[in-house]
Amino acid sequence: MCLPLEFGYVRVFCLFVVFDPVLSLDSGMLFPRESSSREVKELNGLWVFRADRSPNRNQGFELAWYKSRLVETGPVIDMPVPASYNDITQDPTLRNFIGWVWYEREVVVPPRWITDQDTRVVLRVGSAHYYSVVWVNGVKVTEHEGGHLPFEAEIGSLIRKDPTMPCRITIAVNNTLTLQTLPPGSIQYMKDRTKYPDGFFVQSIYFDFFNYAGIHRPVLLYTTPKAHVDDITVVTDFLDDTGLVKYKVSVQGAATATVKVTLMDKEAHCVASSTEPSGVLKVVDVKLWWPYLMHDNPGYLYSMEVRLMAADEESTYEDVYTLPVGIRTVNVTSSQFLINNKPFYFHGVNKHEDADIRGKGLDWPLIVKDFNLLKWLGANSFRTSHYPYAEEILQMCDRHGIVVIDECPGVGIKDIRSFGNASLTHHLVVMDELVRRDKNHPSVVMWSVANEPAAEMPPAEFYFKTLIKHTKALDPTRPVTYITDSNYARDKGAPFVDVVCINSYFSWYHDPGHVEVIPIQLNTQFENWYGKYQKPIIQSEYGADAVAGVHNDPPLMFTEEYQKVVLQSYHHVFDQKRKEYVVGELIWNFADFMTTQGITRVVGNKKGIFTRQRQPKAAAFILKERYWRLANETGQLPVWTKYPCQL
Ligand code: GCB
Repeated sequence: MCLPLEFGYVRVFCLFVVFDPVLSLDSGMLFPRESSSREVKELNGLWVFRADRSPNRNQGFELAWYKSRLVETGPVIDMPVPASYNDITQDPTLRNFIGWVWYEREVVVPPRWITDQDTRVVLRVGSAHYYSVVWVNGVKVTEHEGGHLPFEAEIGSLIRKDPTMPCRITIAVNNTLTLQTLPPGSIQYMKDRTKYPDGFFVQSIYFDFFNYAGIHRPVLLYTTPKAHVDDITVVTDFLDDTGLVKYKVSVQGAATATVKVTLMDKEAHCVASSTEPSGVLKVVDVKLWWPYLMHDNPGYLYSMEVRLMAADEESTYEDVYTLPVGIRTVNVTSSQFLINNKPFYFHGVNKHEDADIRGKGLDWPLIVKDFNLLKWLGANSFRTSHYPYAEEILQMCDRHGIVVIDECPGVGIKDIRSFGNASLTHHLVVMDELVRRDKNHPSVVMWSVANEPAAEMPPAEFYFKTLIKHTKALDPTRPVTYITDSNYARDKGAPFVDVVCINSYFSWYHDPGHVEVIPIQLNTQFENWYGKYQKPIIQSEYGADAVAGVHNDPPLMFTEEYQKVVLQSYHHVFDQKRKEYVVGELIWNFADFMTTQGITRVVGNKKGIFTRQRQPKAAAFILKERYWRLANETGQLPVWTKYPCQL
């Protein structure tokens, strides 16, 4: 397949239904875990790499680079996986490259995987941005659209064809964005030869972060028996002290199978079990899953072991998969966001997957550092602005009790042509994939289907009505929102959301330099929106750029002092409105991040309260003081947090 460059390509919820989320997808996407029946082999590390620099970027397909070793068809370089390729070399043309790049790696597969015909061998890519085609030993095994969600292919029969051959995995990845991709983008060819060299083009994007590309998350092989647990869906509730875990197990590879489900507490004691593929487990003296700083034992997880037994004429099969389960509820009233029936106030951040050198590549030191900073800050939540983050990050959230608003890559929907049928159809599939992947995370409390779309355009009403309805059908247990800007009068999608999430940048993009307008404008914003919709409101973005180390008093834009005073001016209003219907505040942004080059960006967006290298600016201390005060007022602090200075 070849894609030429110019193409591209309730308020109160019905809480206790086990939803069947996978409408358009025919299999589950459980996170690969080792067990007595499953092995995992990570393929991270160095791959060989080549960008297809031919004028139409199509030479790789024309010459079938996937048919032989990449080194045999031209020059290659080392490329780490996972990582964006953009900042790895000194070559500016690779940093800004648009089109197909080719990755390849050979793997030695354990002999048992080959000899045992009843073992499924699955190749899984955590994410690759944006469009991927995958071959094994020259045979195409899958392709996938979308840069932030996993995809996989069963390759067992292929590698068994010639057991003497090493398993050669080739992945071609194309970062071209079109008006129908998510996020959207478009290519402009500059044909005026008095101004631009032959073949000159630029990719325009309508979002404010660098379009990093490549294989961003782990690639791995994992095995399951032929008869296997394909998916598990869990919905939780509680009544007094009894936890209720409604579950459904789907099986593939066997006409009939028996299933044993065992729920264990942290000490590995069985607290409930069943032999049905679906049902309700009752947990006496339940330990609920609580957010960080809301309870002295946040992030409590049970383990649900699913053991499947099946047989056919030739063999018997046993498969074991263990899923972490947090028991909690989420509800929304006209003015509150409730977790376990208690009001929850989001005091958190917006993030990006972004760092020096690796770009958007998954990086454990960075992940752990960020969680330590979140805890230091007293943040209890974040939004995955503006795309789904790695599952590894959500697992950390589950374990640490960090609450997540899970956002799909619907950012930059600004052109009317991005509201058409092709866009909507793809957006629905992305929501299917997102809910399929993240439905069982207790930390995920709300879906966000988009960020700041051009919601004033006539097609927006149908688009968002359909999208939000679809998402609620996928998962009736969580509220759905999209993130809007502060102009309520023209927002056609807002009637359909459960929680109103508003971004505003008073004294920055409007009335620059005038922090004195913030109280009145913010107050007006809240009153307008609440007056119109009577739904709880989250201030989903606010902030100001500050170049670390640049100071001025009185405060001037881009100084650390200005960022501080903007934040403080917002906080005064939040403190009034959170007594009424404001249920959260998320700073833009946790850390400075890379953007495309432009006259308003100084080597990236500087609205971070931490630098890109995760050092605090003055604003971080303001926020830390505030978040710990909020936590003290609204939550129940764990014993160790009495000494937060030791964090
Ligand atoms: C926004 C966008 C975010 C930008 C931010 C800014 O409204 O949602 O992606 O980075 O403003 O700094 O301009």
